[in-house]
Amino acid sequence: MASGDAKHEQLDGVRADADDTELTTQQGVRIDHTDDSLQAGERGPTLLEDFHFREKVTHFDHERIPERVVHARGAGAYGHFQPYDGWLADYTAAKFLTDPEVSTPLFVRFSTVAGSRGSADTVRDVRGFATKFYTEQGNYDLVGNNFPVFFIQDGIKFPDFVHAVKPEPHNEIPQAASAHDTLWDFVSLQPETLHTIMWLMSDRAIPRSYRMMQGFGVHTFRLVNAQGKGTFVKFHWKPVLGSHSLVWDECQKIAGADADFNRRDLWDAIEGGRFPEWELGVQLVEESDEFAFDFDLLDATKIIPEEQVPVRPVGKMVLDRNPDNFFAETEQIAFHTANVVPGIDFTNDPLLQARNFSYLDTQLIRLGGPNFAQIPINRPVAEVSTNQRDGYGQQRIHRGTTSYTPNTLGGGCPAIADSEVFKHYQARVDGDKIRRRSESFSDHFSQPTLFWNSMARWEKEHIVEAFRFELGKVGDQGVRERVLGELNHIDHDLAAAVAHGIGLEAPAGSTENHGRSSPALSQANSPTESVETRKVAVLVADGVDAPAVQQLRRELSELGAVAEVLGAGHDGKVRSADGSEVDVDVAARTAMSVVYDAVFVPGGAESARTLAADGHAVHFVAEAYKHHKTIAASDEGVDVVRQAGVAERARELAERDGFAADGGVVLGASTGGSLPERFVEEFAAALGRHREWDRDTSSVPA
Ligand code: HDE
Repeated sequence: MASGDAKHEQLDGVRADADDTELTTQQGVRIDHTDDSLQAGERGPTLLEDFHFREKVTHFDHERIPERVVHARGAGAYGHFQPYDGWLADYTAAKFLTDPEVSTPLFVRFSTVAGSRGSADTVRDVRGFATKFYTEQGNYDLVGNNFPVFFIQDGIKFPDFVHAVKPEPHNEIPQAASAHDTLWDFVSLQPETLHTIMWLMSDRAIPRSYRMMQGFGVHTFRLVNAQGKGTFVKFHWKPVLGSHSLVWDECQKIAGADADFNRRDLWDAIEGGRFPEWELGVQLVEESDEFAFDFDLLDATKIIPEEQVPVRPVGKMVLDRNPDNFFAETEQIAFHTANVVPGIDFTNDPLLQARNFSYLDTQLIRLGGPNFAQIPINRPVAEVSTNQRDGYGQQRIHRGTTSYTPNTLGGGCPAIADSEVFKHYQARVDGDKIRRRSESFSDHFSQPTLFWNSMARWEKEHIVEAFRFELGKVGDQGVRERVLGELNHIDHDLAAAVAHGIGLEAPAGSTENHGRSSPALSQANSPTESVETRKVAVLVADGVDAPAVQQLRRELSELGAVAEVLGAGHDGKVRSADGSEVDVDVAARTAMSVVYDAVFVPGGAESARTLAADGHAVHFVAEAYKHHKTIAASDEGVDVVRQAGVAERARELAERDGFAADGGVVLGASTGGSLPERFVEEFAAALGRHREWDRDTSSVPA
């Protein structure tokens, strides 16, 4: 039985530590001097015989490999998956999905799509969500995204789409951004992109955290049970912390303040022992119901609404270990949609069929040859025995004289397996050789409309703003107009609102909105009360009310949130009102509100005076408010909120009643040297709601 540690036991054999070692060459020759090359005389030329210099520099020259052509920017972690029970065994022979005793080791890589390896995390983009399960029956890769749909229906369009969205070829601008002419030119001419474009313009494209986003297998796959019966399946990952997003203004600022925002968040959560978790769920469709929908199950631009086919829980994934070496693990991991195990099979989705070609092909150039499956991160924990030989980077010493089937000289080995083998699902295929899109793929508007109709008011506003931003960066008027024409087929109000923002007339006429919605599509319906791992900034200066800081910090940390003390003026320590010292975690000037979920300004007359006179601190509060975050202040700390010119109603209420918890703003006075119980309660409740979306922040100048 594979244990959750089977992969790590395997990797321990190649993990290398420099502790207690001495410098050598690659050949193991010990070296006592690596600062000067071997020269002919003190000022003379370097000698060819300096093998240490040549080896060192040659290796350096070859350190880089091609970045992924898409999804170049990513971050990964190890974990494991365990099914809750065995109900799925009726549908699949895949043991890792059906045996609750089996914990399967895995590695997940999250990514953005369009940007280069060094691009910022918080760009507007799809996020990759690729999982390699090291199962007892071989590696299974679920190479999904955080959207349930894709931009194109047939893989032959993938190079066109990617060329359109990537930086433009003449000047390689813009980096990691879809807001440019070529992408929108393509979109305006290719209506099949529209459903995924709606997702891209929505908050789903700017997740707060990899730990707070859903994952989807996208395609309809096929489960096959022990009797060979097939069932269509869509895979879903649901984050235990709920699905939450940033706001666009914040994203752009974070790209400068902390380009590694999502990567760091994942790393820190795992280092801090707050392991991210997702539930794996499936939507199942009997083969007899293949044509029961008003779209084609093979069309990857369509979802099956969850209200129509519920997502049934299968098991849980926990990520609990960071990689030791980014390159060796996160960069060299090689996913492939065709890495399947018995019990999971493909459908004729033309996008999936193309991927089954592309992923193997791309690893050959990226990882330099056909032996990439032997790279430690890619090695299965299942036994491997093939007749494939040689090639660049061969790691194995295959013994014996035979590497062919059949043979007698090698005792007939590797023998043909006779149990738990992968058998391709048997299906009759019959047809003319044609190059034509199926008629059943031709409805490009109903589901974008479904998505639009399902959004909360604020989600719709964000979508309109996103379209205005993106099209506002498009120089070509024809492209802008054509996109508006397409939006008009989705919803006239949407098209008109976008048109208004980019100075164009609303397109005339429109397709009638069908009025249907799917509540599961809205993030407003994915709340969690949890404050786990939320980051709270506590703004302090000399003279701060130390007990308030300690209390909030302690009580939040008991709930799993992380409070960081930001010192105005300096870091190190600040002197508190009672003469004690408060440790500062971060100098306020090195931090921006955008990397926190909430802000607390404690009292202490001197501290509050300093903060209210400090433009950075005042802006910090105003900006957090603008981004709909939880704001709290106690005693004189309220003066800083007043100085920021925000939360007027809460301030009035606090003045009248001595306490206010209004629209994500908590204000109050300490009593008997501590914050009242409800202060922290209300603070945590607001933080757990993620953002106060109903707050109108349009006039806040931050
Ligand atoms: Fe990919 N995709 N893709 N893709 N994709 C790659 O493989 C490709 C598609 C996805 O973290 C590449 O190893 C084609 C859909 C993820 O390493 C490449 C088509 C979905 C990752 C490739 C698609 C994805 C990739 C680039 C259209 C969501 C990152 C480097 C037919 C279901 C995996 C590599 C990682 C990576 C090709 C469409 C997800 C070139 C041809 C749909 C998460 O093989």
